[in-house]
Amino acid sequence: GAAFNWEDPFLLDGLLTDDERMIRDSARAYAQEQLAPRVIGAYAHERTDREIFNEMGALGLLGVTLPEEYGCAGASYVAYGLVAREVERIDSGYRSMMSVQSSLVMYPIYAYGSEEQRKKYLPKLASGEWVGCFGLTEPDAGSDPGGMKTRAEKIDGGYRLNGSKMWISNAPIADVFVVWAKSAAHNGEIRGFVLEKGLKGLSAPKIEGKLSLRASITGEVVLDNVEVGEDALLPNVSGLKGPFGCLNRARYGISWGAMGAAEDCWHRARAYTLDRKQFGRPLAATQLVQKKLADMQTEISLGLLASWRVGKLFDAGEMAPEMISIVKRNNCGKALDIARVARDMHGGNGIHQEFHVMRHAQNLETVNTYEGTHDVHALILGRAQTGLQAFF
Ligand code: TGC
Ligand code: FAD
Repeated sequence: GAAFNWEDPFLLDGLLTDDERMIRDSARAYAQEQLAPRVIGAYAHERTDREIFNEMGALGLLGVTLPEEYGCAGASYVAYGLVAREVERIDSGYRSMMSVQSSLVMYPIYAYGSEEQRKKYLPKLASGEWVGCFGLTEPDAGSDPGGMKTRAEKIDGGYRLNGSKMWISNAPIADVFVVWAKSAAHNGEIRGFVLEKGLKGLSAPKIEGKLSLRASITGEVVLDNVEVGEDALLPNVSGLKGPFGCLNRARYGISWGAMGAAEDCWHRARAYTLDRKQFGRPLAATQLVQKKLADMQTEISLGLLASWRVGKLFDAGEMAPEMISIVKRNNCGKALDIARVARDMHGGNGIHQEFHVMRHAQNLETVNTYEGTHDVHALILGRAQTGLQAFF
């Protein structure tokens, strides 16, 4: 038999292709060398380092699954998940910056955009020269995005948009805004629009006072009679399946990312309890601590394998959105539990920034909520197995 590898119990590493390992290693080196040293300060001072987009772009980590002709890496969905895991090992906010750009901005322009829109936006988003944001949620429409109030009306040569979006990652520093609105000219259907910074009536004030995800800037998006040309419309999708097609990809990436944050908490809890002595022996020599470490190892290794499997099905074109609800919901919920337990295992030190676990726990509160809350994914899965709608 083979030797047991406590860090990789089911030998996930052996399931990856050479390309996937290479991308994973380059994301890991970047995250450990460039992101880890600045995360404590960024979080404490609620500072979003704009140049992170350029750095990730230079390494090919933005829009990693999209084709090379648009300046992207043309890599697999497994590779995308591995990048999310390495970046979120440092901080969920950094992964958020990456996943919004990749899955929520670049993907819809690629999948629903015209060739002109692809050529205009994708290379600059891939390099990090431009930052993008995705506006679906509104003050009165979160879990129920179909209840949005934002409207597009037809004007000569284009559209006029009115409404407001809430909780939009990257918005205050965004150059490109993918915004979803109900369009009167399309029977009131939800349509996507690509807006650019500087348009008259478009503003993106920062949301102050977040106690979670502080290294990633969040804003509102206010649309006050914003007029755009016909070329701002994403021509190739209509209805909620437009934004959901993007969310499928982001949620899948988050399922890997949350496991990265959980692994960091697990490894830190293990190292800390091996080192810390009370009652004359290491805390790791106690049964209660070993049980907690075994639970962390089990949930993380199962969660990663499930995400890997969904990634393979994604790559094969056989993904069903309910699969993503299972891994998004379970991995985020489990990661949050693990971070809270790791915080506890660090005792008083656990509340200090130098030990990182409390920051992960605070971040994972957001990760468990955005992209479909833990309970909303339960309702999606309940509906899929009973045929009964329980949202209302
Ligand atoms: P429902 O009737 O279920 O569906 C309406 C239409 O959409 C289609 N559809 C999907 N298509 C592709 N993929 C999916 N996952 C899809 N889910 C639904 C569906 O087939 C239907 O199409 P059609 O052609 O028949 O019209 O819609 P509903 O209104 O009942 O939806 C309910 C619910 C709860 C499933 C849904 O609204 C939901 O998932 N709510 C959660 C909202 C959410 O996730 N918001 C995320 C905002 S973005 C964000 O948080 C970014 S944070 C990122 C970061 O910083 O990292
Ligand atoms: P609500 O929908 O009001 O939910 C409140 C509670 O009610 C939750 O516990 C929920 O599970 C529960 N609930 C809701 N409906 C039901 C039901 N039918 N049955 C039982 N329980 C229910 N959005 C974007 O569009 N773009 C972004 O870039 C983005 N970034 C974000 C960044 C951050 C930091 C945060 C916090 C949020 C972000 N969001 C973004 C918004 C996010 O997707 C929403 O917060 C999320 O979808 C939940 O919506 P809500 O906050 O309106 O909560």
